[in-house]
Amino acid sequence: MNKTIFITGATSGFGKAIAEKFAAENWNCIITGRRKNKLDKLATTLSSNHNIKVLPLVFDVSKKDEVFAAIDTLKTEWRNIDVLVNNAGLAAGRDLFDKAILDDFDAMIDTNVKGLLYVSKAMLPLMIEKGKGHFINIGSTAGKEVYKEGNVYCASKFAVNAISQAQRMDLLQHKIKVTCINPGAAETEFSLVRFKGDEEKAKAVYAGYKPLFAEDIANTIFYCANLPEHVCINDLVITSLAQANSFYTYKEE
Ligand code: NDP
Ligand code: 8X3
Repeated sequence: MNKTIFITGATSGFGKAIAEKFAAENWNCIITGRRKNKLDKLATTLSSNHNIKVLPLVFDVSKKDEVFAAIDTLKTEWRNIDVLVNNAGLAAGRDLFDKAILDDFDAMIDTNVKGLLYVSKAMLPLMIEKGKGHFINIGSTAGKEVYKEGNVYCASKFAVNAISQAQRMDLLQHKIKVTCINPGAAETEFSLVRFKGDEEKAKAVYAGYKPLFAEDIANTIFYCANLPEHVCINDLVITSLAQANSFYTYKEE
């Protein structure tokens, strides 16, 4: 029987690449995000290219009611979920703390922290009933070292790391694995969102070196999700060759 993965934030970047990778490996996919047109397009592509089932679900992870409504009302055939990838997230702005905007703080905390908590809590009864499961949470190198002007984005990813450690301990009894994947800079829509559509600023983030690509993260997650039942990767930091950590990236002039 095909396994099933539930991915938040599958309309672009990591989430889309994760859906493409798992679909190609015959996993059924529940793909979620706010942009319905992109989700529907991906669902059509995946189900026509692979012999799998795809369920697109449109909801905002930061809206508690939407999250629980979407997951609580899943039909029986979609309730047997093997892996949840808590991927939906964003950075909003990159500013000194005194210049940064409160609305940006709210967006990051509401999406990256509260959204992850809501989706995890909504998913838990399904995995507890099944007697096993796997949460894969997307942290960041920003959750390992705070960098200048990263303030609340970094804080939100430190929270993802802390929540992942807590979930790992507290869910041991339910045989639910918890893995926190912490990528360094990867070229997706991330910087375009962070710089609010400023393409030049977004492009500059990846100039002078080869960053990670979404497929690198998808392949890593596929590896983590397919280990023997008794093996769990708890925490993983992954960067491009050019990047050592949050601070040090070797860029060619
Ligand atoms: P993208 O901007 O390409 O993708 C972000 C995804 O999250 C989109 O599918 C978006 O969908 C979804 N999303 C954002 N806000 C919400 C929301 N409120 N509700 C539901 N879905 C939402 O960025 P990445 O793929 O790069 O980012 C994915 C994750 O990886 C994020 O958590 C990010 O912090 C993390 N990360 C990224 C790194 C990078 O350098 N790219 C490095 C380390 C971590 P939609 O807009 O349709 O809702
Ligand atoms: C995204 C990577 O370096 O912008 O989490 O924080 S970085």
